[in-house]
Amino acid sequence: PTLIRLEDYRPSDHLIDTVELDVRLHPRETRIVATLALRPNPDGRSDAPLLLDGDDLTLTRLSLDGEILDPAAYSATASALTVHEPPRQPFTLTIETRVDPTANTKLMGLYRSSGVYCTQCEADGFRRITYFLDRPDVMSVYTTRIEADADEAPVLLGNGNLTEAGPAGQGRHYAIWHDPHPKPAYLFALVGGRLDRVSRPFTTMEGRPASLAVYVEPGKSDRAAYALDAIARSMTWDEEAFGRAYDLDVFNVVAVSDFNMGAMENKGLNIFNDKYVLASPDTATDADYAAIERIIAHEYFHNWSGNRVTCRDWFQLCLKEGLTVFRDQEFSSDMRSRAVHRIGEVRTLRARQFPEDAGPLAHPVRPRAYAEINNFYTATVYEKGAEIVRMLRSLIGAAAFRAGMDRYFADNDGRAATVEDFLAAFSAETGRDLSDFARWYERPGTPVVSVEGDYDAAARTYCLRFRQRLAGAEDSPPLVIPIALGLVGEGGPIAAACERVGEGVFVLDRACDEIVFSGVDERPVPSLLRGFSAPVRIEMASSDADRLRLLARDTDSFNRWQAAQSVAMRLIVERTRADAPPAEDAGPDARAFVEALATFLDAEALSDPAFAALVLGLPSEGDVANEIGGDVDPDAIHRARRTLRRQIGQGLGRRLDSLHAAMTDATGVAFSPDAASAGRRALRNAALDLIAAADEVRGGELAATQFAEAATMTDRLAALSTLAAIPGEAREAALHAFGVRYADEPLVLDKWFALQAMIPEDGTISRVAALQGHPAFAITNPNRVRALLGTFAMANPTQFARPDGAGFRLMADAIRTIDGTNPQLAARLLTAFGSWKMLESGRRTQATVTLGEFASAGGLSRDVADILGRTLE
Ligand code: B3K
Ligand code: ZN
Repeated sequence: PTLIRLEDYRPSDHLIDTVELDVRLHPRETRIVATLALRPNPDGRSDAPLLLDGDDLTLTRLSLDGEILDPAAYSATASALTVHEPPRQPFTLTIETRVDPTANTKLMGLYRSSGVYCTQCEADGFRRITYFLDRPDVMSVYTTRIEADADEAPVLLGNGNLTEAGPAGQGRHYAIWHDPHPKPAYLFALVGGRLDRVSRPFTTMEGRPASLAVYVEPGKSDRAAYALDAIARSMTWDEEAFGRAYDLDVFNVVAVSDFNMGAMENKGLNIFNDKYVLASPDTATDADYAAIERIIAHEYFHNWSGNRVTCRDWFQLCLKEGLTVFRDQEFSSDMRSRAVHRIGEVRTLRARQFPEDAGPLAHPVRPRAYAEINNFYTATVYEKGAEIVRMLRSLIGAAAFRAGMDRYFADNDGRAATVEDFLAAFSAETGRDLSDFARWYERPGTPVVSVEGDYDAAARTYCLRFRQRLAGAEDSPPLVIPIALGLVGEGGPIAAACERVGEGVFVLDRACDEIVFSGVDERPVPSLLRGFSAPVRIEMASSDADRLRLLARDTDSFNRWQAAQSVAMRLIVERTRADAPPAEDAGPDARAFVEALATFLDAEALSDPAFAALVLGLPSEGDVANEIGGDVDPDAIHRARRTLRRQIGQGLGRRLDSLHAAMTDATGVAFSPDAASAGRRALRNAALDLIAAADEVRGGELAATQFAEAATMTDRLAALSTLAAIPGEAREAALHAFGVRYADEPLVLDKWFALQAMIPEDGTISRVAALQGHPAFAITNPNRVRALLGTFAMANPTQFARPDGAGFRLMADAIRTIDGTNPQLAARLLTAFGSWKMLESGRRTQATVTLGEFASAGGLSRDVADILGRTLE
């Protein structure tokens, strides 16, 4: 494949100051006239031809400074337009193209989703609308005239502010939008369709009035209120936390049902997957509400981190994505419980980014080369990218961080920036050289920090020895790792002195180092990596008793949760390795663990239910596989984890029933999606799940009752999920009832598809195959595909990686079909094979055979070929 490399970056030879677009929307033949004000770039080559990008375009007319261009002066293909000898002074190029939005199944460029015209231009979709310098460092001021049939598309939206609108004759109408802020083409958007609108006013801290609006499919406006409210809260938060105010007269969000990802931050016109907009108590879970709030915030925050300051090239993607994820994480933490939210972030990071970093698709947060940029919107760029920003803040402190952010925005406003520009702002602010820290952007892989502790009772000192290592970087200089830590005694935290620890953080910036605490009167247990202060793995030999002391006594919530996870992980890994048949007696270790959980619940469950629910949650089967790291047998993991769940359920006994009852709202309590109410539901359902793990009959009955009486989607779905784990008539009846009740609610049916795809039983493969033929399933809709097939491949390890290879084959077949219509979606699904090298040899062979057949069939898109090639490397 042709690789694009960071080291080959050079500025564009031409710039485009203004873009005027005239778009006549038509389902099959949309005509676009683009008028580009071009000029040679003083930083580029002066004698260069003008080379514009295209993708699947038909050129119908081309003129330069108003004159039709001589065909000898240019050449045009579907993917490029070259003007051989462009003028050496500013000139105007007028390009007329035609596209077919209905035939656009890639969902990149201009397409139709349930009849609504919409666009997706990041990373390189604008070139599917007109020929252009489709690169983020070419920034222009856009004016867009949109014309459409007034009946088909009564709503016409563009970037920026509406300047004019009116009838255009023959039942058509038009609107003109002007965006005063120069932007790269990837932030362009337009929408045309029949949509309902909810709106509210907002006044920025600068006193600028802005109208906020959410557009949804007709009849669904009652489900848009939460998203609209989240926009206003995001705006206020960005003013308070980062001093960033909104900068246009309107901020529009449009929900569409066919979308390749979560949402898109187009300037003033965010386009959303409707899954992240629409919510009502009967159709959305607490997790859905939280995701809507987070993604609304994320896209809004891009208005500064991404739009006002954009990326010079796509290698700098983390500059906007990692930073914006960090910003949305901070927002959610402020809106909800910080400790609970942090645990959720780390769970995601470990579930998605750690395995990526450990497998064949590993890449640095700032990649150095790519074949297909759309394959680099990864957990590494987003989540690890956010962790780097978080580490930077703990290194320099919150005040210097905020000042550095202000400087970054001020220095780079209206520019296309780099990671170096970002770090330079903090260096300038603090006087610190951050070049060592910058290695985080360059090194793939998860670093391991191994730690040894030594207590000297006579000297009353406690010594901690650290050693960092990173596979593949053995000869390179070390990373700068902020390790938040403290010591915990029998009765709680110990105040001990150590000059190397400032503000509770020790910075490990050498390969090995040691620190000594003095005035330590008892043997302490170290609480390391508090709040998960760096994206590393900690290795330290410690006993369950020490870990359980942290659960009981530490002040850092993250490490309290981590302590319970570590004990559970050890128990599951040990049992997986032994693959022992489930013993009647849990054994002393598991009994001690259950006792610690019981003590914890008795003391704290009622005061912080959300946290208690997390403590009760065991590491997932995927987490255990990653921990084991090689020769993985998913069935053995499943058995070991199930056994431990049963023992915990049995050990906690009636306590769980009391919790389940205590967390049940009295009838008549109004639904609220806030964190406290969601926390009660989370604990209630964690209890239900353990009750069923201990006793299928009793748990099944309780779940059936909850399913029948549930007042919220959270409780109904949790009950159904508990039932789904228990084979039998009750399960099938409940699944059927749910399917009938929500037959007309595609987003709810997605939960139903996903739940069935996750059942860890042999029969699931035929269930999934059958559901592909369900009338509500559509292979062209990304949400349906991700719900059924994505869940099967990513969240059902025993069935996807079946020893007979049937799970792999089912996915390979589906991916080949999807690649024919939507390569980006197909490529994303294929990443499920990214952990195949970790499997035991029988399953590994099956994966090799399936992937080999897949490759030899040929005819693959660039997106899929890129993932496949790297997966097999
Ligand atoms: N910036 C978009 C993602 C675009 C993905 C292109 N394949 C959404 C976001 O991260 O905010
Ligand atoms: Zn983003």
